[in-house]
Amino acid sequence: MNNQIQADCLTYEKQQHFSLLNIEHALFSAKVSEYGGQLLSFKPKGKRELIWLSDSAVTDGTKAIRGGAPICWPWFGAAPSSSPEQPQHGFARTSRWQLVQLSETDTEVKLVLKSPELEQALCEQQLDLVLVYTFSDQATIALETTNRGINDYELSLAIHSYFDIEDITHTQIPELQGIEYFDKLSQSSAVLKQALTVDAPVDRIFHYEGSELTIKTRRDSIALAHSGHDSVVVWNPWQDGAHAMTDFDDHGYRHMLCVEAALTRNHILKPGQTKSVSQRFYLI
Ligand code: TA6
Repeated sequence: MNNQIQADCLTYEKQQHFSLLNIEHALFSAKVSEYGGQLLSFKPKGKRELIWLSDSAVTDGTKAIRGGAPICWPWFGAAPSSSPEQPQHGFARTSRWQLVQLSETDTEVKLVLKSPELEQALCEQQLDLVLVYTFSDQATIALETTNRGINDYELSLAIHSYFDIEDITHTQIPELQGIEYFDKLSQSSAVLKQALTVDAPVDRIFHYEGSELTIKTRRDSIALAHSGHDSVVVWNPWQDGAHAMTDFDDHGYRHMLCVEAALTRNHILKPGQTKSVSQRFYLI
């Protein structure tokens, strides 16, 4: 029995309980995990890897994969106060996903993933999520959330991408200068006075609704284009934080920066509505 989608560009790399979807195309190679439905690797042809994945990430389906681009949904951060026992960042990143559609042309590959397991877990709320990946020499991750229930739902989410940045001490995001943020570490708000740089733990929610961002590294830049978001989250646990996590290699914090397209500001999804949030990125 095999009802898996087949395509020239696609191979299934079998793990114990799920597969990794490997996509090879003239313009890029990419890897998406059925567990979490998350991107683990994206490499435009002839260029470098853009995505950071922890060397000690757990990839056997027993916990969220550390690195790649986990999907935090249908809440970002701590669970809602009505169900505090639920996991941080929701269930999407620990659910099993299925590839339900793939289209391939000379210029791009599009994947659509759904998760019956996730829909089942959220049957009371009647919320559903479709994940759409579009790859060319750029990668786009799009989340489409629909409220199929009869009640409003307060949605929060994040495309929690871990970018490979070579050296955190030579990394900047100029567009965040002048933007107000909430600092989760000090539990206070402030306005960033200069381009964002990182030389200590950072965990900030920027109230940035602009589309464009640039992660400037020592050797190149990663351009980001967000849509549908109301915030940008920037996270790096730094040395002690990384050390405290068993699935975060000790020196990994030097080579990654999470820059996330997020909804964090009480977004109400009304019955029948669909909300799309996306993050596109490419090397310049
Ligand atoms: O997006 C930043 C954040 O919410 C941080 O507060 C931080 O702890 C991180 O995500 C990682 O969360 P996780 O549940 O994957 O350990």
